[in-house]
Amino acid sequence: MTNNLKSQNELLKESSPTLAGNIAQTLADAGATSFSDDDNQFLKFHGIYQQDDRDLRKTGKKFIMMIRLRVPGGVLTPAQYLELDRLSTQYGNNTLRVTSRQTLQFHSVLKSNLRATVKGINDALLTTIAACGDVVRNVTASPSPASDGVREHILAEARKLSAALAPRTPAYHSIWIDGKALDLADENVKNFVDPLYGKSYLPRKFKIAFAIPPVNDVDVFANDAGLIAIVEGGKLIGFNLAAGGGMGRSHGNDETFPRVADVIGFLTPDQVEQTVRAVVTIHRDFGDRANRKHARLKYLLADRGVEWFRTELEQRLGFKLAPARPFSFTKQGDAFGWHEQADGNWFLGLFVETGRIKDTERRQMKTALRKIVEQFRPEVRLTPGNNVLLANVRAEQREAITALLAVHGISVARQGSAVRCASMACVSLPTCGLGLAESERYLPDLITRIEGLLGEVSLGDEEIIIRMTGCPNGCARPYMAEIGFVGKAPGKYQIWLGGNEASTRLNRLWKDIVKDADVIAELRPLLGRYAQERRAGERFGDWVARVLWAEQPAAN
Ligand code: SRM
Ligand code: SF4
Repeated sequence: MTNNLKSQNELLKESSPTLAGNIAQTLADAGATSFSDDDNQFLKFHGIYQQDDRDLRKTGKKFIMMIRLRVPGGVLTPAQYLELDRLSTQYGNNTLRVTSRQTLQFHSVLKSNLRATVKGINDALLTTIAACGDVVRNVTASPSPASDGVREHILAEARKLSAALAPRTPAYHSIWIDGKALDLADENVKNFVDPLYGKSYLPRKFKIAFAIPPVNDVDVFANDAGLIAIVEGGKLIGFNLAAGGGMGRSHGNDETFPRVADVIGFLTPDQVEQTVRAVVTIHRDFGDRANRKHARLKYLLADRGVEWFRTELEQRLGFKLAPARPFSFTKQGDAFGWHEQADGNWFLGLFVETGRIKDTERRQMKTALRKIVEQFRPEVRLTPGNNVLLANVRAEQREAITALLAVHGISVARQGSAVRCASMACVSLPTCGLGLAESERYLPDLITRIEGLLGEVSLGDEEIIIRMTGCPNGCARPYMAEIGFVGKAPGKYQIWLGGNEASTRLNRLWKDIVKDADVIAELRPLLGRYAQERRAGERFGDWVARVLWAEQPAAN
């Protein structure tokens, strides 16, 4: 590939393999409220996005920073959670956003507070490096402490892999911890090339998840690489490797599409790091560096085929992968309410609507969580469903925690209807620069209307998995939902139908443009028919796949 075929991002990465850019200099310039466009690209590798508050655009541009942590497996100690809570109050917008990849984001941090926030995060023994950028992102792992001892093993694997695949640039430490620019005269800095990523890193982001069947709570098939635990007789014997999943697409560009990962073969636990590293290098070496919209690993698998991929992988590994072992996913989602852990302690699953930990007049989730963590010191587990699990609670503490939540407007027994608790929305407006329509701020009201509709067609408290995004990038994985809403323009959404409970099947486009005022009218006949025609126990997504897709096979 010649230079002029490479995208701008590629040339930029090559020009500064340390990813330092001029970030330190701009940080030191108290008069500057924002970073240059080039530094914006480098900042992403440090876990930071420069944004502007889109609600304020009419009156002028206000630059704000989003900071994303990297927390493999989503597990925080009580001390870490309390520090993040404090930092979000001091420097952010007094909210913490649980993301769909099991970590936390701060929003609305001013440039003048950026270093103090990132330093504070590091002081709490957490990091933001590689939370964004063309590298391996936060490695997710099944968060539920309800399963047996295997989960500890898998959490350790996720952490180990995350550390092994992290970029090695000295710039992060220098800028955020030491508070100074890299010494360009230093030979190590001058000649720095990342041992795994090379000079130009990956062509695009790379995502990894560990799942423990039968629960697909990490949405494993939406990842570039998935590790599906194979457990026999209570022992972890290895993983099936899946590769080539991803959600992102663009409106009006059929060459971009969501894709579920293919199952490639079986690995023993000691083969995981070597194998995933090899998959990452296939992406590094063959991924499209000219067209960022075609640069994810999924397009390599789609274009060259699974056999090509397996052969390339085995060549790099120097051994053949064993055939995949049988496995079965039956459900996704988080366990809400109180559940006993394998060790006799308890965990509490809390539904965090649209992932936003905040205080409102009705519900003070942020204050309640802070008080619980201060008083009872549970481990805080973030889930890929944007929710929170409080783990390692002693049986005798449960009543007081339930009571404390009730005082803050949160009922443990009735956290929301089934349809609400299964819903997800991406961030979108006002912070996301790519949002075409509302998502986080709109879905809760739409769910209220859908709850009304379910009652109207006698479906009562039926669970239907509903996910909404403000644009087609798919951050809440809407293409795996039974009903997916994808923003097309302000107040207008595509409707996608037919995902399944186990999150193993993509849905299909049903309607291309529906105004928000018309969404209920659009869904009414469908849900009415489903109520009439469904087989015993049949879910909405399965009815769609059986009946609607047979009637309209070319809907997509
Ligand atoms: Fe995402 C870009 C938020 C999970 C696919 N995503 C963005 C940006 C950074 C917008 C931007 O580039 O300027 C959003 C920041 C909004 C804000 O103000 O906070 C953003 N993505 C999120 C989060 C916070 C959504 C959420 O509601 O939780 C999730 C953070 C995850 C994390 O902690 O790492 C988030 N994004 C996802 C997922 C879901 C997943 O990984 O399981 C996907 C689909 C899976 C995939 O990657 O294929 C996803 N985000 C994208 C894409 C499309 C990528 C593609 O292949 O085309 C973009 C756009 C891009 O990268 O150019 C994007
Ligand atoms: Fe932004 Fe689109 Fe992702 Fe929503 S799906 S957070 S609008 S990039």
